[in-house]
Amino acid sequence: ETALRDSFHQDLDKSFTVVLQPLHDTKTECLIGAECLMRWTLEGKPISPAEFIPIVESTGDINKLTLFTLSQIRKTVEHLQSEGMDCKHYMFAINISVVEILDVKFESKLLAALAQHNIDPKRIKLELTESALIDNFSYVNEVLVSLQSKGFTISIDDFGTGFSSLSYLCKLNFDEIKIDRSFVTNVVKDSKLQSVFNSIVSLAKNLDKPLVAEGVEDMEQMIYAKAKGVQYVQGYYYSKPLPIDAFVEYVLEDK
Ligand code: G
Ligand code: G
Ligand code: NA
Repeated sequence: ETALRDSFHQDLDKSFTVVLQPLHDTKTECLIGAECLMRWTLEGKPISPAEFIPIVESTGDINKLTLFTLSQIRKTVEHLQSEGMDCKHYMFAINISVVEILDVKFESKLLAALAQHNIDPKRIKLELTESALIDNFSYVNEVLVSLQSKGFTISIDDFGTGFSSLSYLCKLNFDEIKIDRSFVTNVVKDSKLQSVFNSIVSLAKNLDKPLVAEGVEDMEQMIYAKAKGVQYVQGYYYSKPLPIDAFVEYVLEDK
């Protein structure tokens, strides 16, 4: 872990990359954007986010990855535009750690980076994991309200895995629920998964929030999600997360 920590500081620009996983609308099947995921290769070996994100959080450097991700969104948009693609309506989802939100300068840093890269906050979804939202609830919620007022979409990630009380959902300011892939992959063949999936669907409907399903691996799962009224999907059925150039190719083919 210490070795990883030391390498992180030498490495940020050189060996971190952002990959983009396409997000599709279930009604039209059109591409609507992508989730941005960080990748780190150290001495030729990939290190999983599950391993490095906690380390980067603990060193106080997680915001650097977020700002780096925004620079890569700009790069993607410029690349798409240079290919003549109109991508003004695309949404880019980025993963935010609650550790970052607790920094009082979080919002101003985020807005400054977006201005620098000429990105409208209306095109950014901020994904926050459910479990992490419970601690520091009042403060985090205040920040979320402010971010929403600037145009950001707030998405609750890994929904259903946090064992959290449902009462916080009534108080939390968010825009969208992202159902965890553990309830999505295999849903078609497993009646227990269907029960959980359907409960989340009706919860989202009653709260009047759109749903995103991740981990959609085949057409049956996509059709299931669509039939249940899930608005957006991502997963291997459409594409794995792609490096920027490959994502641009994907967009060109999707057109
Ligand atoms: O690709 P997968 O293993 O790529 O990613 C697993 C998880 O790692 C994501 O769902 C997300 O929670 C986390 N993750 C990936 N990239 C980032 C990032 O840039 N910032 C934060 N905070 N988390 C990330
Ligand atoms: O934390 P989050 O759930 O956002 O991270 C997404 C993770 O899930 C990434 O590691 C990504 O590579 C992986 N992933 C994306 N699509 C699929 C899929 O269809 N099936 C499975 N098993 N994993 C996926
Ligand atoms: Na995510």
